[in-house]
Amino acid sequence: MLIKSQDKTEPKSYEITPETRYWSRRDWLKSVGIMGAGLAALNAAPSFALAQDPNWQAMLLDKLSNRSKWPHSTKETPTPYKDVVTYNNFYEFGTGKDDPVKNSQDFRVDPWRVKVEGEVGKPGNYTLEDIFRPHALEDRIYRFRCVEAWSMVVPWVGFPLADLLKRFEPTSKAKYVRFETLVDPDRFPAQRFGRSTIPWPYVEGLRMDEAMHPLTLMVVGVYGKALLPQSGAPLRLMVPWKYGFKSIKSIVKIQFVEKEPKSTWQQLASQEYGFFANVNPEVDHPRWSQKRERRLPNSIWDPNWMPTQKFNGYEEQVAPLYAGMNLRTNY
Ligand SMILES: Nc1nc2c(c(=O)[nH]1)N[C@H]1C(S)=C(S)[C@@H](COP(=O)(O)O)O[C@H]1N2
Ligand SMILES: [Mo]
Repeated sequence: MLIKSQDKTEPKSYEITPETRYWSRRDWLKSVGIMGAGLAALNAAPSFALAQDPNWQAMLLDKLSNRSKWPHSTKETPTPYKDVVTYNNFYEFGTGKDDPVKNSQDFRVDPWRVKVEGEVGKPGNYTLEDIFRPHALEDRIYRFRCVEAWSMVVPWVGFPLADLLKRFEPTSKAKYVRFETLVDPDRFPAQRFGRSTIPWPYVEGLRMDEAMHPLTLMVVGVYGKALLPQSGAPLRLMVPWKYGFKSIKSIVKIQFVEKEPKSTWQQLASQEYGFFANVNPEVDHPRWSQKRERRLPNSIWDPNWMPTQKFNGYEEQVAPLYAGMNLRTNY
């Protein structure tokens, strides 16, 4: 599901600026598939400092060009790329839907490490090359439902989280996996002193069987391209049967723990946001109904409301994880 750049003239600014800061220009152009097009506009751009881990971009590009199609993608029409990368929730860049695209223009991925710790045989401070190396990438088109009642259909690129977690050899005490987003006020403007809105780092967690479920995806791209910063570069989670806030972005820590971790939104408002956060039209949010969703793109004239599906349409695959559980109290 590659989309071509709209025309042969110039890529849109939201497509260019962020990645040109942390990819070599040539690699980035290849990654977005516009080699040879719009080059005149880019020639004026400055050259880039050498990345600290120069090989991860090349490795990711290679994997992106060799990705395969997952056979179970939804047949629903994908939300256009433009909407996927301009309508975002990413509080580290601000609370508005257009803050992430506006405020992520200077975001740099390098340096990036993923710290793995806790109940695990192979803890460490891994580079992106370490993380990516053995994994083949798949295009997976998932429905994506935010707790705020908007939704999209997104062609993510990634690999099963289970395949990554197994490499770290979790011990028998590892009952949950806890994730953290980067804290760096130089890179995330909303983390700067006086501008904070929520506590940092952003934290999320999954029960081990949820983390190991074959639908749970470690995402490195969207629409065949590497993730842009506003989408959670360089790697973010996608748990398609849960509300969007579970799908934590820009991950720097993976912790294997015995006890259920407290997620950011639970810390802020545990009566409204629970640990499980499974999409469920039968359990309303205290302040609004979850029975339906606005499928993007939409407008005030055409809000494009549609019914919300239990487990976001993935009931058959994931309902066994919650057999016997009261989904009303375990929201
Ligand atoms: N670190 C971090 N991860 C985050 C968020 C955030 O604010 N910070 N927002 C969450 C919410 S509420 C949603 S709906 C999705 C949005 O992902 P998208 O912008 O790629 O659509 O990211 C989730 N992951
Ligand atoms: Mo969300």
